[in-house]
Amino acid sequence: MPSILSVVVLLIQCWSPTSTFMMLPSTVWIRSVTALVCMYTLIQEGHYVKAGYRSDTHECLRTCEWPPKPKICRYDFTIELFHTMSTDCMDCPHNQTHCYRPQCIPADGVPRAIIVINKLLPGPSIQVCEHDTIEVKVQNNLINGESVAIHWHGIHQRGTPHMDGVPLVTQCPIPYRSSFTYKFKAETVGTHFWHVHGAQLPDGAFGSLVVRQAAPNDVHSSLYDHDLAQHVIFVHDWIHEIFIERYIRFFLHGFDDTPDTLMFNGEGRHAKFVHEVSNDTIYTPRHEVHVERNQRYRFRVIANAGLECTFQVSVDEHNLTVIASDGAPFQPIQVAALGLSSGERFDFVLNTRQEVGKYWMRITGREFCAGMKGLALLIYEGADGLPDPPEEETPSQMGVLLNPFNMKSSPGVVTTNELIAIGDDTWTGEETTDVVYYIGSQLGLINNPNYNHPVYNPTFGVAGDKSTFRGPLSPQLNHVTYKSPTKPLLTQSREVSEFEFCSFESTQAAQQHCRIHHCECTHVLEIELGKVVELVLIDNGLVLNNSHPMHLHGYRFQVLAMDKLGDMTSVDEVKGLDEAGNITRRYLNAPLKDTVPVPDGGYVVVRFKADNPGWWFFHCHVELHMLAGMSLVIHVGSDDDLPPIPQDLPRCGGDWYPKEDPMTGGLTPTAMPNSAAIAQDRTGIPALVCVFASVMLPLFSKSF
Ligand SMILES: *[C@@H]1O[C@H](CO)[C@@H](O)[C@H](O)[C@H]1NC(C)=O
Ligand SMILES: *[C@@H]1O[C@H](CO)[C@@H](O)[C@H](O)[C@H]1NC(C)=O
Ligand SMILES: *[C@@H]1O[C@H](CO)[C@@H](O)[C@H](O)[C@H]1NC(C)=O
Ligand SMILES: *[C@@H]1O[C@H](CO)[C@@H](O)[C@H](O)[C@H]1NC(C)=O
Ligand SMILES: *[C@@H]1O[C@H](CO)[C@@H](O)[C@H](O)[C@H]1NC(C)=O
Ligand SMILES: [Cu+2]
Repeated sequence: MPSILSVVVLLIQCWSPTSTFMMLPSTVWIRSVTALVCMYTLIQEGHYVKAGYRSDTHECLRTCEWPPKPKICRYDFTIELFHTMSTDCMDCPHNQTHCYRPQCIPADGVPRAIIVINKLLPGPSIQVCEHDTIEVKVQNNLINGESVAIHWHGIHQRGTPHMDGVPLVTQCPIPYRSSFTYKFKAETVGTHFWHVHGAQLPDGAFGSLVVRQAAPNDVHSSLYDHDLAQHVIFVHDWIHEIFIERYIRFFLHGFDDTPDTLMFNGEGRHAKFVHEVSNDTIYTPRHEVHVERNQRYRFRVIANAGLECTFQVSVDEHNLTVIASDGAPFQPIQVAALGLSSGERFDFVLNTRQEVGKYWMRITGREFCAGMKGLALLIYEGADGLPDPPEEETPSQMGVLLNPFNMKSSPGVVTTNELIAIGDDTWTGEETTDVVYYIGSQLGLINNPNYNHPVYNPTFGVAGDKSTFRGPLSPQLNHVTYKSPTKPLLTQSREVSEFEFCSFESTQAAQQHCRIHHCECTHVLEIELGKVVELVLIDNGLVLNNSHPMHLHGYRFQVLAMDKLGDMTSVDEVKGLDEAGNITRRYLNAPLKDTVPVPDGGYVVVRFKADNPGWWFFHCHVELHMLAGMSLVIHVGSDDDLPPIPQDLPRCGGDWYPKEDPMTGGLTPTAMPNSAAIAQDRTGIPALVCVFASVMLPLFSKSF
């Protein structure tokens, strides 16, 4: 709702002679009425100044009670183009207070265009209690005309699969100047986040989403004294250009995959400024975290990466007691450092029992970010005046590392499958698995014709001579590039040509072909409602040392087994191991996750009960890989199994073709462009189409 201040601002705006409403009328009473109409219109469109830029003041951020007193929590999100170090920043960083001015986003000090929500980086934080209803009106004001959809990462959307926010899977993306209001129950407890599902995510269109529980329901409530809004922390990578520019350059102008800065909650240091008086080098502000001595704080850390970056988080001279991941609690484990891949969340308790002082919170870059670091300051109350500690890491920081990057488990290294789940959602291990699928992820040495023309720009040399490799790879699942359908699957799947789809079975059959030729289709894995499904995820690690954090929408899965086998492996090798009984699954109290990094040259076995009907995206959470096609859709149940979906959801897409010639009034030739032929030609996989047809057509003939 608009505040009094914003009403005044609107009044001034609407009364002003420059307002389009004021161009015509002249008498005072007409002007008054027009001003009211103008204000009403602007309020309806969400143009008012939002009350409280930081969401820490939202009425839904409260101590959660038992029995619950659910609220409807409303948020207005406006997505738009903006800029770091804009004129709003005035004299930042020379006058540090200016860096905190409203709408000033210093980021790492380097000016760049960004795409943000409500002119905040990260965007507004949604922090609610279990059983609340979240209602977010998303207004798309992206002047460049891009469409968007927002995904609520970690929220299972049981009963509301149309609120999952995946463009052309669960909804039509929101066009420029339109809005879409997401509304769903906050039933998935824990640390989550929201983000645009698409290329605008790494440009700043993300924020945290925390669903807290009443203390009696939280198995870990006795372990901490505080669970504060300001201790929800994003760790993320940052580049100095709009992400899509880097993306397309990656494919067409060589391999440029290192971010510029690692940041805590949108704050980092990169650009150097010289102080006019002291001549010192100065920077934009670091992220600061305030605590009191001898208290136990629950921190909630969320990781996101646009590029192939993994993070290790630690706090100097403090151990972390890690208690939950992706919203699911496990037996507390004390560690010195914690690994996070894009899309993963971990909660830990920090016991502030050191001397009053300042300590570094560190992000240590791994994988393609090796050698990079990001720092935030942990400041004990009473330490404000103290100098910053030296930035070099003290060698004493030894201890356990949880969730390592591409490593086997060992005495100092605990992999996530070794965690012991506790809490209500923990499986007792009694249910048997109904079906197992092997899914290999690879950065295939395959020329993607969408970017590199096979003749004009044969990235891999003519005649497939891989030795001339000089460019990018094709991120794929089971040798197939995911291609977005033309219409959203959840609501309009019957209108999508069957030639666009390929089934999991057909891609298996076409594997030999697809290892050599680029295969691309809307890859759908069909699963019957209620089946217990195991996915054996393999990262063959053929080319680069690059783990893939695989994220499943709509579910949390058990992590049953995980190992790194070597520098590389293959689906066949892992299948062989499995058939020989050499993959040991731990079913009892297996940890629950919704995002898991698959070690490079290794595997992860996950399991879930397919009891949430819908079309659920399953993909690598490295933005670069997802956009390029390292994804598929897991379709659970049939249309009949779906919960009621509003009939008036926006419809979109397809290939429109004029049936009548407006010039002559006559009919144009009846033959439409043969989309099947095009699909076949583009993908170059007749085999795939044929196999697919035999598998999928019977299925579709039922529905047509
Ligand atoms: C910084 O800006 C604030 C607000 O504009 C002003 O009050 C203050 O004097 C400035 N500080 C310096 C050192 O210029
Ligand atoms: C500041 O640094 C510049 C270049 O390093 C030097 O020329 C100048 O004299 C310095 N000014 C002061 C006040 O130290
Ligand atoms: C952290 O834990 C390790 C091993 O459990 C222990 O040796 C170390 O002293 C602890 N460090 C702190 C600062 O508590
Ligand atoms: C991958 O890591 C292994 C060590 O685990 C190393 O020997 C190999 O050179 C690395 N490969 C690449 C492409 O970086
Ligand atoms: C499975 O493990 C056994 C015992 O360690 C070993 O002899 C066998 O070669 C393994 N099989 C495969 C396929 O790796
Ligand atoms: Cu990936």
